[in-house]
Amino acid sequence: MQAVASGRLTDCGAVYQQRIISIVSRRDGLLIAGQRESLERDGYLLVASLLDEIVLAPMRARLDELVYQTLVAWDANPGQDVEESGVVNAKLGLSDPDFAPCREHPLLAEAAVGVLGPDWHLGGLELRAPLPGCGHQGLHPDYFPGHRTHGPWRSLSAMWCISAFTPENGPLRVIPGSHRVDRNPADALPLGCEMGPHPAEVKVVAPAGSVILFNGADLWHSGTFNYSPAPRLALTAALLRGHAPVDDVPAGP
Ligand SMILES: O=C(O)CCC(=O)C(=O)O
Repeated sequence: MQAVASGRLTDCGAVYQQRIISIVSRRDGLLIAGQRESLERDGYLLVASLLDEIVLAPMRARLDELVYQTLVAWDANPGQDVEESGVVNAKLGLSDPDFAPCREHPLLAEAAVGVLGPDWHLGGLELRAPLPGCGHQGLHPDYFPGHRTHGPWRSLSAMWCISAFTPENGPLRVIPGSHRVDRNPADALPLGCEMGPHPAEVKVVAPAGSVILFNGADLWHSGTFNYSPAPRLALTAALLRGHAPVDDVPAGP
């Protein structure tokens, strides 16, 4: 187990604030049985307000800067290939200490063991920031074709809301239980409606600092349109079944 502490100690000694911001490894009992069941049944689970502002603010500042630098680079070179138009996607280092709270929260390890079994590893940490007026996607499982409808499941995504997710700013949408159905939920819609809203969709609205655990490989889900005036910031940790390839393991300190 490893812990990183950040603190503020005033001279007068009257105020002492210290927070443990990141504790690696497993600590059982953070998810109650009902939450584990709903993750299994619905394919997703929202755990609200796990990180508070003192932890979020420095991560948000780094990500705001990353979004800004990306926009400057796009502006300087408008012809460059972009993964998704109007969306800043970026892979973050697996040993970057600034994002440790999102990689190392013990709830992730507990959820990963529950969904993937005891052998799992962190496969990546990515920013996705739809800009105002952008971000809508069609429903999809991340592994397509080849998504599964039963375990053993291959991955668990832990999407951290660095911005609050509101109905307006492009929250994640999911079709609950769709990881267990061998059919594209959009097939039930009239022709031409595949990219539109789905009657069974849930837009996951959450305060900043919440985490959405979901079976991204197999659950039908997508990004939605950002109608707000600011980029929506989310960091997603990919937790994958099995051991990390040797050259995937983060370098030691
Ligand atoms: O950012 C989101 O809300 C979801 C993104 C997503 O589903 C994807 O990029 O595959």
